[in-house]
Amino acid sequence: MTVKSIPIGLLIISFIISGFILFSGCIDESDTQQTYNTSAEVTEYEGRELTPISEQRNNAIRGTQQIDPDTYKLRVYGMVDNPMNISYDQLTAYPSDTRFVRLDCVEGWGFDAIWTGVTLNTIFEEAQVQENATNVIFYCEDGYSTSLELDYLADNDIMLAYELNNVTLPPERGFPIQVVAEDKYGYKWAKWVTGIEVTDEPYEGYWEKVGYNNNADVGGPAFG
Ligand SMILES: Nc1nc2c(c(=O)[nH]1)N[C@H]1C(S)=C(S)[C@@H](COP(=O)(O)O)O[C@H]1N2
Ligand SMILES: [Mo]
Repeated sequence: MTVKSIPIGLLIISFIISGFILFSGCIDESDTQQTYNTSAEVTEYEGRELTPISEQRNNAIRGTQQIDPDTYKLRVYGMVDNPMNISYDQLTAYPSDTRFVRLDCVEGWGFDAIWTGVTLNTIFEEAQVQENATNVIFYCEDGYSTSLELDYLADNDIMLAYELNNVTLPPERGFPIQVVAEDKYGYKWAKWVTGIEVTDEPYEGYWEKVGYNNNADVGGPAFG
């Protein structure tokens, strides 16, 4: 190796390593186990075809998290006047909404599904979000985190889903809840959410910290 070729070699190696780091957690880990009631699954909604759960991809930084609904608590805290600890039964007792929403992973794959859950507006009304709050951070059982702007969540009436294609969210898909971040790349769709922090500062989550775009608008830039 000549002296001149060393920096080029290092550059190539660092590109390969950074590419590996950036994409490793977004790689498909197909899951063939059946952990949901397939007979209850719907395949069509308001004339639109849905992707069967068995054909939807599933990926996560640390694999499936097992959460017990009997002991589960969703903690809502930070810039709220009324911090909450919501049980699974309480979550599913709120007025529910069902919507057709497509998930697009930044890698290029996606799927169409219907999602049923409670809107964050419903929860934030009860938690009494403070006026100067701007951002919301979602913390997950597997150590994953991501954030979304409060205006985006409020204006789009974004929901926390506990059902997918009419079946209870399977464990590998985020039971008990997944954020249905409409028009945002998949890395904003936090699964196994245990904590919701309301803040007045932007926050970079697991993938955002390594370079993924913090707006994550579908069709917009993936990085930077
Ligand atoms: N807790 C947690 N949530 C997560 C992830 C993760 O690794 N951990 N991966 C994200 C990414 S990159 C994508 S594309 C979607 C995939 O969601 P799905 O299982 O509904 O397909 O989950 C997102 N939410
Ligand atoms: Mo993703």
